Amino acid sequence: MPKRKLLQIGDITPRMASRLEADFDIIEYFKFEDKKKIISENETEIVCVLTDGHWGVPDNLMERLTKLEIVSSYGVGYDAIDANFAASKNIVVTNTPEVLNDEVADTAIMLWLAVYRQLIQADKWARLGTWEKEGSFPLSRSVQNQKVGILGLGRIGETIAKRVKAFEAEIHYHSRSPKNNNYHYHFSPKELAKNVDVLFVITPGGNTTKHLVDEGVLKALGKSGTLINVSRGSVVDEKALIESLQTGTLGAAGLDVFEAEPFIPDELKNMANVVLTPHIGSATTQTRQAMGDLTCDNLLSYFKSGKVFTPVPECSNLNV
Ligand code: NAP
Ligand code: 8YV
Repeated sequence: MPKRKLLQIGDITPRMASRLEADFDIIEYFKFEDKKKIISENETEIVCVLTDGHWGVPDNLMERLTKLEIVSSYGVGYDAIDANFAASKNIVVTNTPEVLNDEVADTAIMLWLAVYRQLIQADKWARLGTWEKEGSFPLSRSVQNQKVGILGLGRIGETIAKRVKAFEAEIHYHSRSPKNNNYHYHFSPKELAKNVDVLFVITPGGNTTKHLVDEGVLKALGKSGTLINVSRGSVVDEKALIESLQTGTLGAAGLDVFEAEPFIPDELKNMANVVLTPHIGSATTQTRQAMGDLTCDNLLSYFKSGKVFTPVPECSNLNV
């Protein structure tokens, strides 16, 4: 029996490739100059798509692939895939929840500590010999006993909360629905921001959360407030963020995600009160391996047993 055709939208790890090669005829979409040609040659034979949270898969491509049954995405956020559209075509979308919770939470905490304790400035002070010339580095701010806000208390948000407890934090949050726990619930992002020293943003991206953190929220967080964003760039109004940081309406920020990745505005790059990382929330060898394994497991299981491990909620009624 010929191998099933898999459309691979972007690059994958060698481990993922070696797990899939035996079962699938892999079409490396990103390597073809003439993408229209490769699709028209294979559109009636491609049964699965492998993608990630950045590349996604456009609706018109799902529409053209008339035999498409499953889209397996490497990452938990799937805002670049219209999962309702996929479900309406009986195409199941899978993602990689849970296996990256710890890593992304660690990245959020790393950014918080780096901002408060001025890690980047202190490193420069040590490295450039300023310590020898000018003496001790100025005192920074303690992360102990802070009021911590979490916008989006889901899997990763809860994992961040567990970590911040170790810093004797008072934990506040906002999600669309209150969760059953001992943290303080606020009915809006603005109310949450008003009541905390540092705000961790960890909702999904997409239209429903676009600019959820706007000028008003940043103002409420205030001049001694810190914003940590590890969700999606689209969740924070980047223009308003830059203005707030420039005018001192907001104190500081730690950012792993941006509105037009991989582009980062120069204004952010030039601010000493901002720590930047290039979307590395889950980017360790161990966690990416776990994500890659789950991405492959979903595909392999689907064609072996008709079942997947982690369908996105929009596709949970498809009986897979
Ligand atoms: P999750 O378990 O689905 O949690 C999302 C949380 O956001 C839920 O508590 C949800 O609660 C809340 N939420 C959703 N829409 C909201 C809205 N409009 N207003 C307020 N709260 C809202 O997802 P997760 O696994 O924790 O992942 C969260 C996101 O992190 C991903 O979707 C992805 O975008 C991002 N992420 C980033 C990286 C990185 O590398 N930086 C890595 C992994 C994930 P309610 O439904 O009650 O509102
Ligand atoms: C990855 C992420 O950057 O899981 C997500 O939603 O943003 C990250 O883990 C990405 O999806 C893998 O390329």
